[in-house]
Amino acid sequence: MPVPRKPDQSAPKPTSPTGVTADSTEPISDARAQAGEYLTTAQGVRLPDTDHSLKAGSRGPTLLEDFHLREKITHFDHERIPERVVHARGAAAHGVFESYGTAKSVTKAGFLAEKGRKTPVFTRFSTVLGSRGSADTVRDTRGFAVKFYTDEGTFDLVGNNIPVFFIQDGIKFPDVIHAGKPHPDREIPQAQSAHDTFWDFVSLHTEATHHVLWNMSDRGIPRSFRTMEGFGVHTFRLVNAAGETSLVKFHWKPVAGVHSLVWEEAQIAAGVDPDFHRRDMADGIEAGAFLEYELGVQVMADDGTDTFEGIDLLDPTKIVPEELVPVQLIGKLTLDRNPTNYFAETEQVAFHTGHLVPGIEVTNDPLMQARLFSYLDTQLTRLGGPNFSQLPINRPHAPVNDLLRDGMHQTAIHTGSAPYLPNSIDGGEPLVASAEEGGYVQIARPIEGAVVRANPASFDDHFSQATLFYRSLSGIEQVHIIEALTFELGKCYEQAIKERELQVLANVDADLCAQVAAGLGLPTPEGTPVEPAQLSPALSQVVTTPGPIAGRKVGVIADAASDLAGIATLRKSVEKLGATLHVIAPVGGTLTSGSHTEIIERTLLTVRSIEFDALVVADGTTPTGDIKLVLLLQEAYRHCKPVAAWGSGAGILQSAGIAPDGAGVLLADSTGKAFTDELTTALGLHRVWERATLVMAPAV
Ligand code: HDE
Repeated sequence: MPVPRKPDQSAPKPTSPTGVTADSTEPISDARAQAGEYLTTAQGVRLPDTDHSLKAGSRGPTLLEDFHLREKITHFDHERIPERVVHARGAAAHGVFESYGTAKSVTKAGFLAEKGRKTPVFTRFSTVLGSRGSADTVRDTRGFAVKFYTDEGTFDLVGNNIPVFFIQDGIKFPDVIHAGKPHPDREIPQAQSAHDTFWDFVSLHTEATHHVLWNMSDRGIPRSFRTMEGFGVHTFRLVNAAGETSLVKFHWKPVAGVHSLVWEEAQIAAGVDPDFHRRDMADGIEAGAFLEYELGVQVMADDGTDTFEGIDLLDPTKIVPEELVPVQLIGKLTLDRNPTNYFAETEQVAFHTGHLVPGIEVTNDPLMQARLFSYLDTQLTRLGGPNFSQLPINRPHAPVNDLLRDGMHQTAIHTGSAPYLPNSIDGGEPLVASAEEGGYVQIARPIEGAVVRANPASFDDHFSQATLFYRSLSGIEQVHIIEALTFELGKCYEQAIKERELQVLANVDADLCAQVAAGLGLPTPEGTPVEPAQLSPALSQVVTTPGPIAGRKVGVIADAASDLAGIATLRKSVEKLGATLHVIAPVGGTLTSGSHTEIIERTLLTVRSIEFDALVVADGTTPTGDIKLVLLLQEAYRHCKPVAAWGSGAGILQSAGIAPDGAGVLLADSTGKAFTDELTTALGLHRVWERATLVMAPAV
């Protein structure tokens, strides 16, 4: 008979008759998933054949006793998990965040406060409305969610590329999402806001107006993840080592600048390359052109009013203009490693606004408060139970010693007999930590007031910042908004919805409203827009000085007769700056001349202009009447991209109808320094907007 054990005594490790001690409580490594050189079942039984099911005779029937067939098919049947109800379409990368130490005065969070501290991160970008298989370049808000695996626990900054939100109170989230998702009867349209239910809702729910204007602007169709800003949206409360608090808004500033697609390009890309953004990120990282962003904060006094110069900081439909409170840079994020397995990492990652570390706290923003509930709750369905933090991508890098036990998919093998506190059996452990010992002790913030279902009166202003946004943009950006609104409302069937949205626009800007009304063929209603006291030029993304070109793509049109030495020189110049060069020729294979060889990456059949930020025609290239080449060049020209040629390549541009003296048409005799400098400058300016009025839209 075994001797009874006291509850705090661990069981002795059993010893086999051969004297080998069992080691079954050793941590289990993930390597077990792919160990050994033989194919096995999930139980580790080696398999002789995975191509034929077990049959009674070679012509069947198939036998139920084939455990390999049943395991293989059953597992396959359950390979999919529910996609995210929003932000289903996403792509992610690993990286590192390095603190500048400049946030020390406002937060005690070590990963922000300590200069030079490096923290591993995982960042997932996403669209909101589309299903997991939808296109990347649709008009939508983009998610920008960053998981910081800090020494003090995991902090998630679950933000967007737009600084405001459609709703002020989280209770409206199901409404706005139901309105934006495909119609419930036919499940169309996919990943679009250009339909009746979306415009029905936002025209009635006018607090959405500011966010709608951002979505209709170029921000709704980013060029790439590397050229998007990110925003925490809500106001957060930071606490420093002395216990002093401040209110802050988080900003991600892309080192590559803020740039967008043009709408026609986005639509073509959705068909030609639905993976446009995820491909761009993965290719860029592989080529060493890492994605870089600086983290910044706008710091406002926590004086008990939760407002700044009349702006309600708890209202997530409002920004604090950077001209009023500058963004102070506090660290840098570099995304430098692609995930190894999409499902294990990008799909299974679980972000949560309640993943906070000491020094970062929430505010009473009613949208933020609802999110604190939602993100934990949604993982229970999506990841099948409460143990999702044990999945490799979600495991904190700080030591974990919780008293959470059991549940679906429990993979930890907990020891000890006292998963409760207080206990004496496990020596009173684990210990609870005071603030000095790194415990998350919320700052005591006063809360008062009657229990009501109501918004403060300061939430009633739905239009003034939409006007501020619109008026602060450049002419071409305003044209893009007019076109986007005319397009989206033009796709609605209900006349009353269009008319109601025009009334909303009348309260934003009279000219904007008039132009959209004209495009729809409807009368222009009167409104009462509020004149902004001061514009915010920081809201415009048009640049006048060239920015970095890392990650940009240059297409060179060539064939066997082209100047390959010239291509090699051009390649060297753009690669030095982190951009890449890709050869396009009439047919596939390689081009060789003397010591130069070029691999043809695209043919006229497989290429489309949207893949490139600039097109160049090589000297010596044989003129062809191929309509696909004409389309390629004209499309790039229409999308206001630099188009260039050296030597006889100029003739090919001209025969495609591109005038040699047009803006952003770069011609030279060779790919010497002058030419490559001109080309990289044009790339750094992103688009040749001077051309826009000619090729895209009427001037405002
Ligand atoms: Fe989310 N949101 N959200 N959201 N959100 C989700 O969580 C939700 C909101 C954002 O890459 C879901 O794990 C509610 C604002 C991003 O995995 C879900 C409300 C902002 C991501 C959810 C909001 C966001 C999500 C779906 C109103 C910008 C993708 C799957 C109270 C600041 C994270 C999941 C990723 C994902 C709920 C509002 C950004 C259902 C209820 C505001 C970037 O929990």
